[in-house]
Amino acid sequence: MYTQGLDQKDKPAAAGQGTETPEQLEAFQARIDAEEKIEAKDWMPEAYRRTLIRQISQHAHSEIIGMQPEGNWLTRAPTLKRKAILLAKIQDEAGHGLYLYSAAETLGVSRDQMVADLLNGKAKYSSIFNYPALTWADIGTIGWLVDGAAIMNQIPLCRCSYGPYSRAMIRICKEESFHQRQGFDILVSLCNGTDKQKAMAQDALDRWWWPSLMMFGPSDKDSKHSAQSMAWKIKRFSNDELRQKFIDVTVPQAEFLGLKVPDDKLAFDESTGHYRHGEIDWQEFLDVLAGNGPCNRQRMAKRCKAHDDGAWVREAARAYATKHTAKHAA
Ligand code: FAQ
Repeated sequence: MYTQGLDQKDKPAAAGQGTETPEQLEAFQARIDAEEKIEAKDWMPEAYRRTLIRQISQHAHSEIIGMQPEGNWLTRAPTLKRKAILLAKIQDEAGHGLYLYSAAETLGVSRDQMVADLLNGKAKYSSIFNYPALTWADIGTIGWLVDGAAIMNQIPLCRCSYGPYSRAMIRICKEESFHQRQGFDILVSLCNGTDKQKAMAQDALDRWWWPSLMMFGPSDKDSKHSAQSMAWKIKRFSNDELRQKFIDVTVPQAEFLGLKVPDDKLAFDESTGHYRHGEIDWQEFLDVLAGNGPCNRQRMAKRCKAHDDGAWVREAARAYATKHTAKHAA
């Protein structure tokens, strides 16, 4: 049975786990504190390198697995225009996966290894992609909420201390912004349409709201990596801070659409300028991470099959590269 990341033995990264001297660690932290970018060939603590490989590869896997819920709707998009837009969006996600694998490779891990870790269940991908896209309104809602949450989390990553990751994020964020708008545009059409279309949009919001909030990760008190990742300026905001920003931005958008956010405790707090919200079902989050979400098995089975089906392409590319190298060496 596939279980997401359950056999991952990695402990939270902490500075000084490697063979580094205190002087090296201090000098490294001073560079971080001075907002210098760390580049691939620079010295870095082993735990910093491992943290980045974990986060960037999981991010890449999310982009790749994230193509599935939307890909499922390509043949059923309601118009040619919507189909062309959706196709472009899904292709962008593949591109994001590839930039991110390349960024992680600069840290000394091979793409083959990262892919193997995904396929054997050792590496995680975002919990959100284990939920089904049941109607066309889900496609709008994925763009609006899932890409919206992704942008909220990823804009600060453009300022991540690791140069190759931060630079990859700049283009990714520009594309995510188009994705968010295309999703919102679908919902504007549905919410201005028939009662049935509006009900479909409400149903999609009801199902995607809470899983979207879970995308930001466990609450700060349970986030084992946040403190160190923030000290290293890999993360610039905590999980709860980003979740709150997302709620504050998204609730007025739901009001604009005339939809109700499925949280009876949601209320604007004048004194803080933020929305208060109800309790997130963390048990559901843990269940999805343990491989027991609605679509975990389906997503992994499809990814494994796609990988197997693509074996001949990789073999052909390798054979061509060998021939090409031999020809130029002669
Ligand atoms: N799902 O200590 P923390 C997208 C894990 S891209 C699954 O707080 P951290 C674009 C976490 O890995 C979406 N696992 O961890 C798109 C760790 O496990 P580990 C992906 C999760 O790293 C749209 C453990 O829980 N974005 O959507 C999740 O400091 C539409 C403890 O958590 C990124 O990956 C989760 N939601 O903070 C594509 C952004 N949350 O490794 C297609 C980059 C936490 O110890 C269609 N990543 N975990 O076994 C990050 O910013 C961070 O890694 C966080 C987690 C914020 C996700």
